[in-house]
Amino acid sequence: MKIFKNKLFRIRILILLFLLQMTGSLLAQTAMINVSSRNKTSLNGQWQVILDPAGAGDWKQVWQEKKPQIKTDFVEYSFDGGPYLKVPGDFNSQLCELTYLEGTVWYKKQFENSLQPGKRLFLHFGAVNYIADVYLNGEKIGSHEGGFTPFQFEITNKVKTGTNTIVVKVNNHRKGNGIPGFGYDWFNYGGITRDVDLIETNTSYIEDYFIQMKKGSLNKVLGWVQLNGAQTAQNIKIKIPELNLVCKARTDEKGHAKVEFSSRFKLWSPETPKLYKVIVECENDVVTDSIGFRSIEVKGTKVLLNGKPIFLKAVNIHEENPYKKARAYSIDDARILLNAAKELRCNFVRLAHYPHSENMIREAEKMGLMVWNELPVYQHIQFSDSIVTRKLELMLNEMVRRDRNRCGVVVWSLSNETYPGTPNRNEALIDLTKKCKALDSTRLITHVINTQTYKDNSFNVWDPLYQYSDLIAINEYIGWYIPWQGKPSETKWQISLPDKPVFVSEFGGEALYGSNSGPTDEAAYWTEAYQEKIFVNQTEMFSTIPNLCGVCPWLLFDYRSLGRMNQQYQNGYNRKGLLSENGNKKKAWFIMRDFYNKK
Ligand code: GCB
Repeated sequence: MKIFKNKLFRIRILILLFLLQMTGSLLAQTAMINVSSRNKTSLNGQWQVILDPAGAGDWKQVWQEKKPQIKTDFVEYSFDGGPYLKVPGDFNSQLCELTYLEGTVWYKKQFENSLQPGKRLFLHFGAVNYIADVYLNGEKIGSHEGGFTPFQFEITNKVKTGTNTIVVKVNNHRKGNGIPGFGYDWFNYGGITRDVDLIETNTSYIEDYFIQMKKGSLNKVLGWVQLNGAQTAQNIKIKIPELNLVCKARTDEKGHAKVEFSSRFKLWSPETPKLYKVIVECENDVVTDSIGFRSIEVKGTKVLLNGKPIFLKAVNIHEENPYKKARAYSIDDARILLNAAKELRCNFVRLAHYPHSENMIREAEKMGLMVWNELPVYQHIQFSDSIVTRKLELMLNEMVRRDRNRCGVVVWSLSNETYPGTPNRNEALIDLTKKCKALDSTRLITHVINTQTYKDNSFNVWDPLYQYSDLIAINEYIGWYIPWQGKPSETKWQISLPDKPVFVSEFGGEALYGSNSGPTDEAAYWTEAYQEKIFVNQTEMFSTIPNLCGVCPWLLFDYRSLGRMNQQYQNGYNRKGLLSENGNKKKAWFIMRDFYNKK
């Protein structure tokens, strides 16, 4: 019996090791940063596709692209003769038969290759929602899970001279152990939603760097540079021509170099969003970036930007181009959303509820908008599944790595509306917070909570995660999901940690633009006046919140969400926008703009 048990145990271990090896070798790599400054060839454009709602492509092995060999042969798939989809772009908005697809689309693209000896080649994806299985010339090169962060594969030894074929299986099915999980209040746009590039490097190249102000300092940069593929120590230089600055360092045997330098920087702020041209050089690579310098910290109950208290005049934004009714990804899309935030007089944007494209982050920074960057850890996540905790860590790494040189990013938000009673939630998110701090200790870290109780016009705000957050971030929908229990100006607050700044990360209510008939004191008519009143009450109530450091209405534009099924008023849209999906200003928009004008 004992022998049998041992044998079974050994077989199990062997299977586990095999699986680990399989998945390990097929996982995508975390991407190199600052793709725009690399030697790259874009693979954007038209890709051939096979629509596979039945999920038949796997067993037919469409990536093999078989052709009939003899007269009696036939093959039951082909990319030829089928439609094309634009990359980057979500698939749902491009073909009407894909409007509601949560399933598989196979993408195919060919490229010519003439890689020279001594060079390396990487296939880089800005984002694919949600799972990507990537094949090159009929061989699987790896997979990536997570819809909003970049990944890459090194294909140096896999490409052939001449024509190469990439096939990507894209699947946006919801998964119980996915991040996000099954339920979320936004449109599940699937597809290759961001840029695809081939990046050529030398044998060793600059993979990553961190060039930001030391926490709390106004003139000292403390960072590092990480090389990939360097066999020996190398000299590193960081140059900022405008400041006549050259910082020299030398890498260790792992290709890592610490850098430290001081200067009289013109500090980045919403009023003066100053960015410097920064050149990072090693012996055989150079990348150029636009980097700003600022300090962000919490001191006592205040948020300080460059050492001075600042009120965060924020708005929530989903990554959807309202006019195209599609996933936003381009610089133009970013400008539409961010200009609307500026018009509202914001100095801060909460990019909900997942990492938006790098275009969004970079444009916001250029425009003087501080950014809240969030992981898609949304409501019901299966924290007790150990696969989920591994995915959390991977996503965190991918988000922080991509954006930690953006001074505009001031907050890492690690979760939205999770529940203290969910098994392993507290442990998993506390651990994630520590990991985030280890990756970047210069920014504020927070978790968004909505489990506060509201009774007798009094809020009781408590959650174990607040102890690990720099901000007490609260979502509250008084006036919409929960009726007022007293005068807004007499609201009381009991906050478990009274020494931290408080940020109202969501509040609001729905209105259909132009819906002005029906009793304006009844929610069920979706009138602009009802929504306006919510904003009047909320802005009055804000003065009762101790240590208030900012507010963030939910949200800028009405956006698509299929769970919103009131066909008279919602019609597949969450109507909490201050602007309609056509950009029309609702009455509540003016209340918010006036509130921000006075702040
Ligand atoms: C929330 C969520 C947000 C929803 C919003 C709503 O609390 O964080 O994602 O869309 O409420 O409209 O209900």
